[in-house]
Amino acid sequence: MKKLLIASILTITAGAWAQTVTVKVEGAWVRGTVATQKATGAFMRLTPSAKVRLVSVSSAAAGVAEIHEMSMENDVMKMRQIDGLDLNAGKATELKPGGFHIMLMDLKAPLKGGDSVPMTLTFEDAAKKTFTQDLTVSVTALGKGKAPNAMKPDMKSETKSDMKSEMKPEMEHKQ
Ligand SMILES: [Cu+2]
Repeated sequence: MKKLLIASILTITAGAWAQTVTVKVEGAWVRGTVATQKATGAFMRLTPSAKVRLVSVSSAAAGVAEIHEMSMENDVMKMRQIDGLDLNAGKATELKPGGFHIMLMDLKAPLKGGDSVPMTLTFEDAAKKTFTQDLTVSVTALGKGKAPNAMKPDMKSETKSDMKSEMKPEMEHKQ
């Protein structure tokens, strides 16, 4: 009986330890917008110390923030909202133009180069416990995407096509 009790205390302690997960955020940037633009993308590299899932994002600069995936479907770039993004322990997951990204919609004001955007990322650990991480992400002026992967040969008119595709989901989401 006593042995059992000790065992369960040990289990609880181990569980508490396992929840101390940190997520390293590197190279975060938000694409700047023009006056009439109501949506843009946020990009970064996330490396968690243990397996976690990015489950939601919020930002005071945007009415709505979603986790999106962009992919080619029948030669057409499409993006869609996903309900979460699994991140593996010690492995960097890139959120970048043309791939996974954070979509900021219903922007409160245009975002100029040099501005900074507050953002809160919510993660869920292996025990389904959520924790948040606050970020301040700087805005990169429109057309100056600094992520090396942004310059794919098929994305020469990057700014234009991105703007178009990023405006589209906004309309789709507001039904
Ligand atoms: Cu998007």
